[in-house]
Parts: sequence; C-alpha cells; structure tokens
Amino acid sequence: MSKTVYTFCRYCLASCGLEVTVNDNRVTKIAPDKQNPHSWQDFCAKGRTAHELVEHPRRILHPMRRVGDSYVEATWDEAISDIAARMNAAIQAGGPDAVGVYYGNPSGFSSSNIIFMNGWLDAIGTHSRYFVGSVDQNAMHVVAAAMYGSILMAPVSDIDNCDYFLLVGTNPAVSAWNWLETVPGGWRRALARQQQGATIVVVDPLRTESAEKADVHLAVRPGLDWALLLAMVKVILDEGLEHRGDCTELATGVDDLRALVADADLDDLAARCDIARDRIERVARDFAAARGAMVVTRTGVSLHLTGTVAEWLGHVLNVITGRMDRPGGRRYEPGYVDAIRMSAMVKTKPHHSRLLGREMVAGAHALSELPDEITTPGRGQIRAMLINCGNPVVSGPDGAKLDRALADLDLLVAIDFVQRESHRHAHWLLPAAHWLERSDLLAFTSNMHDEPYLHYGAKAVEPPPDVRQEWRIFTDLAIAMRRPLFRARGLNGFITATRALARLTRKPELEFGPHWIDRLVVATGRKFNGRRIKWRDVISHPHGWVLGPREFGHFREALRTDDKKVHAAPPEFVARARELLAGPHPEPPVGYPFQLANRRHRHSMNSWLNDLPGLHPAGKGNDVVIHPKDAADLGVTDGDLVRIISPVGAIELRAVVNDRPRQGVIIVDHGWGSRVFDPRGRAEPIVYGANRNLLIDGGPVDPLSQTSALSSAFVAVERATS
Ligand SMILES: Nc1nc2c(c(=O)[nH]1)N[C@H]1C(S)=C(S)[C@@H](COP(=O)(O)OP(=O)(O)OC[C@H]3O[C@@H](n4cnc5c(=O)[nH]c(N)nc54)[C@H](O)[C@@H]3O)O[C@H]1N2
Ligand SMILES: Nc1nc2c(c(=O)[nH]1)N[C@H]1C(S)=C(S)[C@@H](COP(=O)(O)OP(=O)(O)OC[C@H]3O[C@@H](n4cnc5c(=O)[nH]c(N)nc54)[C@H](O)[C@@H]3O)O[C@H]1N2
Ligand code: SF4
Ligand SMILES: [Mo]
Repeated sequence: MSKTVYTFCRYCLASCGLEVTVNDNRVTKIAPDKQNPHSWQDFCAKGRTAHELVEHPRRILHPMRRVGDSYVEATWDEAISDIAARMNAAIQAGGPDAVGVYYGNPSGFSSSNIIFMNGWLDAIGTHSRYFVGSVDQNAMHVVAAAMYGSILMAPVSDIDNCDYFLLVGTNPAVSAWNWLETVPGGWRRALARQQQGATIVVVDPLRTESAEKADVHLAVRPGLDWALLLAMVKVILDEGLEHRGDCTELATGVDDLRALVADADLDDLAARCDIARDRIERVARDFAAARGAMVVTRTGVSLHLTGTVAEWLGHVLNVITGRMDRPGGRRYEPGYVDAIRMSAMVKTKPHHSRLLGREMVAGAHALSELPDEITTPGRGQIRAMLINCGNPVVSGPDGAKLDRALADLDLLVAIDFVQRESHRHAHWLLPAAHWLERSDLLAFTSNMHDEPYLHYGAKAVEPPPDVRQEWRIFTDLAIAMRRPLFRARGLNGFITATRALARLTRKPELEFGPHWIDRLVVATGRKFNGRRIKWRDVISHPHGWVLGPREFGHFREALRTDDKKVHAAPPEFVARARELLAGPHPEPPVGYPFQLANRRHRHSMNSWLNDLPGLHPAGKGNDVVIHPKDAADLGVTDGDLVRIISPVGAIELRAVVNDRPRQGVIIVDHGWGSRVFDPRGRAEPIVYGANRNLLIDGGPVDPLSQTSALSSAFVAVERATS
C-alpha cells in the first residue's frame, strides 16, 4: 500500500518541507513539498536520502549490551534496570554529579528529547551536563544574554528588504541560512536582492562558494574578526555615521563603545586582521549608509578563542546603525510560542565546574572540560555517562583525550542509530528513532523562523518494534531509578497509572508523553487573528502553516534586560576587547606555521551522514587544501600524502593544491574519520577520511563562551614518505 506523508526534514534548521512516499512502511521517495508555504527551498541531497539512514545496514535495532569485546542483544527491561542500578550505584558512591550527559546537535531537533532529558537530569540533580553549544553556538548565547537579556534572543534576518549584507564567518551557499534562525532559501533570496542592486560582503579566510558570489570578499586572518569589526565600529562612531535615535533611545553603553574605540588605532587593527585600512573604511561607511543592512555572524566567528568579542561586535554594528527591528535588518519574530519567556520561567542556580570553576553557559558545561572531569578522582567525578545524539570525539577538541576518558568510565550509554566513534567504549547501545519515525511539533524554534510559522511534522513510517524515542527512555530511567521526573513528586506514579490506563483502554494517547505538552503549548500560544490556535487547526495544515505576515515592532517589548534596553557594551566584553587590544599581534608558534581552517560540504552533516551510499558519489573522505605558494615551499604537489601535526596529534591526508585558502591557512573539512562499527554483524568498522579535530588542543578556550579554537589552531605540514 502506497501513501504520501507531508512532513519536514530535521537534519538542519532549514526544516525543509518534505513529500515522502511510503510503500508498506518503507520510504521509497523523498521530494521537496512544494505545497509547503514556508520552508522547502533549501531542500538538498541530505533530505532526499534520509531513508538511507533509517535502513542503515549497521543500524542498532535492539538494546545491545557489551560483553567483553562484542555486543549481545537484550530486552529494554534488562537495559533500563541494569543502567538504572549502575547509575544509582554511581550516585551512591559519588553524589549526583557522578552521572553525566553529553547532548549533541540533533537533540535540538526534538523538543521531546530535550524536555524529557532535562526532566531526567533534574530528577538526578546532576550538574554534569555537557552540550554541543560549547563547540558551536555558545558565543551567540553569551552575547544574547548580555545584550538582550536572554540566551535565546536570536534576531532573524529580513533578507528581502536588505541592501547590504555583511556576512562574517558563514558560508550560506553550503550550510543554508540557518543557525539559531530559519530563513528558507536565504542564500538564494540574498542573491536575488543582489540582482536588484544589493551588495554582498563576505568575510572569510577562504574563497568559499559564497565568497565567489560576493561583491566584496575580505579574506580575514582566522580568529581576527574582532579586530576587523572593532575597526568598523570605530569608523562609524568616529565619523558620526551611527543611528542617533537608536544609540540613545534603544541602547545603553554607546559611550563606553566610544571610549573603547578611542583607545584603538585603525592601522593597528587593520594590520592584525590583515585587511587594508581603506577597504575596512569603505565597507563600514557603505554599511552605515545603506537603507537596509545586516551583519550576520556564524560559526566562522565563534569557533575561536576570540569568538565572543567578535560575535558581540557584529551585534554592535547592527545596533548602532539602526538595523534592529527595521526593514532589511534583524527582526524579532514573536512566533506563536514565546520560548524566550518560557525559558525565563525555568530558574536554574548557577553552577561552577568542579575542576576549573567555570560557570555553565546555556545550562551546560564545556565539552573541553569533560575528559578531566571523568578521570580526576574526588567527589563529583563522573563515573557514568550517557551520550544523547552526539559524536564528541569527532566534533569536539582533542578527540583522543576524550576517547581515553570515555574508556575509563564504569558505565557508558549511547542513544543513537549506529555505533560511531564516540560510542566505541559503550557498555550499552540504545536504539533511537529517526525523525522519519517520529512526529515533532515545531514549537520552541518559533522565534527563529523568519515569519510566523507552525508545522507538525508527522512521522512517515513506524519505527522497528524495539526502537524507542529518547523521551521514553528518559522517563523509564527516572522511574527505574526511583527519582521523580522533572523533580515533580508523584509524577512517576501518575505516569505509570496513565500507562496502565492506556493499555487497558487500548488508547495509547492516554499515556503521559510529549503529545500532552504539544497540545498545551499550542493551547497557550499567541493568538492569531484574534483567536487561539486549536490542535485540529494544526493537524489540518500538513504542509505547514504561515500564521500571518512578518511584523516589526515586537523587539523592544521582547527584550529581557531589566531596563528594556539593548546593552551595547557589557563590561565583560569591553574588558576582553581591551585585553586583546593590549595583546601582541598574532604570531604562529615556533614549529607550527599554518592555521587550520574548516569547511562544510553541502552533502555532509557534521560527522554523521558521510557514510551513506547516496551522498558524496564522487568519493568519500576529506583532504587538505594548500595554497600553491605554500605547497611550493613545502615541496608538495596535488595528490601527495601530507602529514599535519599539532602539539596534540597528527593526521595524514592527500593534498589538493589551490588558492581557496589565504596563504598560511590550510583547509581540512571536519566530520570525517568517524568509524561506524557493526555491533550486530561484527564486520570491520567503516571509516572515511581523517578526524581533523584530533589536532585541536582542548585546553585553551574563549574565556567568555568556553569554546575551543576549532577553526584557528596552529599546525605544521610536511610531506609524508609513503
Ligand atoms: N573543526 C570543527 N569542528 C566542528 C565544527 C566545525 O565547523 N569545525 N562544527 C561544529 C558544529 S556547528 C556542531 S553542531 C558540532 C556537532 O557535534 P555533535 O552534535 O556532537 O556531533 P554530530 O556529528 O552532529 O553527531 C550527531 C550524532 O547524533 C546521532 N543522531 C542523529 N539524529 C539522532 C536522533 O534523533 N536521536 C539520537 N539519539 N541520535 C541521533 C547521529 O547518528 C550522530 O552520531 O560539531 C562541531 N565541530
Ligand atoms: N551542508 C551542511 N549544512 C549545515 C551543516 C552541515 O554540517 N552541513 N551544519 C549545520 C550547523 S550544525 C551549523 S551550526 C550551521 C553553521 O553554518 P555556517 O556557520 O555558515 O557554517 P560554515 O559553512 O562552516 O561556514 C563557516 C565559514 O566560516 C569561515 N571561517 C572560519 N574561520 C573564520 C574566521 O576566523 N573568520 C571568518 N570571518 N570566517 C571564518 C569558514 O571558512 C567557513 O566558510 O550550518 C548548518 N548547516
Ligand atoms: S538537510 Fe537539506 S533538506 Fe534537510 S533541512 Fe537541511 S537543507 Fe533542508
Ligand atoms: Mo552547529
């Protein structure tokens, strides 16, 4: 029997609408849903091949328990009771912090996963929470909290009215216009504006696909965006090009910015970022003069030791030139669920890490701290760990050190589809449901879409019988550990009662679960056209639902700062900027003359889709791109095997010689070199390419965001002999 299911892709925030053809519970085709009014325009091969992961020949289909060096299938009851007993024993011996969790990027695409995981972590009372944000978006959270009063206050781009795009550290031609915002077809819409006369400036050490289309490409020195952006702020303030009204009415702290730039020298800043002063001045003046303009900053800005200051200065440029909440700038989208207000209701006490004393960012500690927290004895030492949607050995810094620490645990549990690099020491592998097997309501990203949008993504197929969604696993663990989910006394008993009732009445919807929360969220959401949305309205819009036009004028009321103003110069950012200004110009350390840059590929998703048969048909793996002049100095030619060495690791890859990187910068794509194991069939692991994050020292971090220098590490390059 064939049917068509309309849903959306949950690989990246573009959230493309999909038309999925299903035959006998098997997906036979995935196409863009062109009836989706909002989000199908970024549709790509990753969405088109999504069912290949569902049918992965190495997929984990039952809970699997480690026995010696191999795995055996077990029942869920065995898995949950063993894990619960071992976690309780760890807590008994070392306190609640002895149980830790790492949650990766895909967890953000399932609100039920995040909500119930936190409910379980609260039940335990552990602070040992590690989040992928510390390898990508913490800088944004830190800046949003300090300037706008909420870690979630991420303004969205008003592309169709923009005349001047200043894109810093982003390659939307490949990664789509998404990162705490969903702007469907954003890059194509920006190019359409360019056709109508808009200017696109791309700031990137690499000549990327986006840079190639730009009117201006500023090939900044990696990690030096702060100097470039500070120079632009200086030009604007010194020359009186700022938006007077917003600098006094909307924002506080502009005088502190004036004082900061008064102490900075344009030639010094230009020399630091290695962009000619006159080019900086021209871009700053044109940006300030444009009718509609925006700065967009992304991972290229944040994955450095100076990431937060650069992220902040990007926001500062928008604020002081009057781009907030104005056409062509960055808007606040109220959406139908006010996630910002909801998150403000969750009061959490600040927590400092045991060993380094660093405070949590966005509710979690930094991944770089995890290995020592596992291996260093003392009360609170992590002895049991759960990895939820993550591959931190490949995605985070110093994978080898983390791998050694994970091997040292008393208990490691991974919830995933297949066993990847980070799960190789797991004592338990728990099979997760893919989003094609799961219904999700787009709710908590409601403020991140570039128009008010609601979509209930129905599941396309039933999961294999022994595969479970994360929320169910966390609920079962809380019950088995006898710790009340969400710390709500009596809730576990209530859940058990609803389960019994659901069984008795054969009405599964009576069992307490995320569908209760979805309905509550919709019922209490914002009114549109004077009335609240009903659940049946949600269901009757299978292609997604644009709830109304884009509106301006909600930004001010949404600010969560005490004085309802934008804080343009948070003292900790100013202090860090002064520290950087007082510091020396960057010099490569002796013996490590190159900087290691990173790229994404349209057909890769961080570390986890690369092994699928339908992606990368031209050949799987990564290589090292070297500038022709550097290659000549090294005696390297195209195709040579090259060794890349850092103080913490070494990898070997084939060289590709071209002038995409600046001289002195080499490119190695991240996400490769992750083994995929075969716990069922026991065949050899599959692996393509090398893990370039083995070269990244996890020690140094941006003091404000705690993010590692994933995109500006210094390395040495030499020809390998074989
Ligand atoms: N050098 C360098 N490093 C980087 C980056 C970079 O630009 N340069 N980018 C960084 C960025 S932006 C990010 S977001 C991180 C990503 O870092 P992580 O989130 O730690 O890693 P991923 O590679 O996304 O791996 C996700 C894992 O989740 C599994 N998974 C997918 N969907 C589900 C699901 O629904 N349920 C469960 N249980 N599991 C699921 C996948 O199979 C995979 O094993 O990497 C970062 N690392
Ligand atoms: N196809 C695909 N799409 C994705 C993803 C994916 O893995 N594959 N991942 C998704 C995720 S999790 C995220 S967070 C977003 C990320 O979205 P983006 O941040 O747009 O990611 P990238 O495409 O890696 O672009 C970052 C750019 O920053 C540049 N860069 C590196 N260092 C510097 C620097 O010091 N200064 C400046 N100015 N630029 C620098 C890099 O060369 C690169 O071109 O993409 C999402 N979309
Ligand atoms: S992975 Fe591709 S299809 Fe899926 S949401 Fe992102 S851009 Fe769209
Ligand atoms: Mo990310």
